[in-house]
Amino acid sequence: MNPSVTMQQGFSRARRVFLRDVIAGLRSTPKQLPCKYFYDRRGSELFDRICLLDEYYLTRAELALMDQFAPEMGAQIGAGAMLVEYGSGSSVKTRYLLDGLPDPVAYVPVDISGDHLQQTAGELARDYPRIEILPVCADFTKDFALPRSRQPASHAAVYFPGSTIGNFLPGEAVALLRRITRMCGTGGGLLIGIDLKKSIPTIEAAYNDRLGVTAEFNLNLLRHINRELGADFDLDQFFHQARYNAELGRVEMHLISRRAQTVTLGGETVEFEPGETICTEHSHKYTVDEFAAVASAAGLTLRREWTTEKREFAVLHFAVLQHAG
Ligand code: AVI
Repeated sequence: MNPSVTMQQGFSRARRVFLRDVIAGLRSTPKQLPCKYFYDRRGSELFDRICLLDEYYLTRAELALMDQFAPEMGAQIGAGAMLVEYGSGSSVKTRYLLDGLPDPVAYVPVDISGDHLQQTAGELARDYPRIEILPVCADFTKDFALPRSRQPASHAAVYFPGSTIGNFLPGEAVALLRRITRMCGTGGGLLIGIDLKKSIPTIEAAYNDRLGVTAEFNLNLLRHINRELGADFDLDQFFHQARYNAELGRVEMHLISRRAQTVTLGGETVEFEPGETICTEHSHKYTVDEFAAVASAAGLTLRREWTTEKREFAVLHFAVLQHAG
């Protein structure tokens, strides 16, 4: 019997999709893997460590903006909102916003990781008894329905921190922002964190830290594939590389094969040449004007911006002006 058939029969639907995505990525030229698969348990822990690194300025800069300007951001979003957070994780930045929002009706954390979501939702319900907490376990890149709150909301506002939008290609970013526009409707809004263009050494250092945590995070993707899909990547035979592509305004993260090698997964074999790369992530950097143009293509109008003094990072508020339906 074909071993890939036996293997796939024993797989859950999520694993079959994972296997299909990995095989398609490794069959394409150049080879690539979707960055959403970084986040198994270890990958999420490594990402939390990245956020604390000296070189990774993004998290510190965004937290400083939230700490200083959350009341202004809250006033800009307006009273009576249903706040919907995309990729909520531990909702650390959200607490600043919930403290600054005038009379929010409900908070809807949206995350693909159900366990994490329930735990965070429980903690928030305890700490914010006056706000209805309505967790939604979903992939925010696909359509999902907003829950109904006990008290009707005057409008919906999406909070999308972390510069995660930078991990989408510009066309994908427009598509995702269009979903947000459609979901919020006229009168709705978006508060989003954006990593700004800056000196190349500063950007490259953030993705090539001295302690090697980002390298470990990148290589852990292969470990995740080995464990979940029964692949046989030899982690010692690949190394991490992150470079800024100035033309496309993005960091490109790669895993590079140290030698000619063959990897097996799902009953298929994939050949690597010495020095051949797998692109594992794009992290786009924008100017405020560039991002405003991307958002405008999705029906969003820039209303306010908050930027760190050194112009490292921005939090932007957009309004859905007129949504055609
Ligand atoms: C989640 N995302 C915004 C991070 C970034 O900076 O693009 C992921 C990351 N990759 C390497 N370091 C951090």
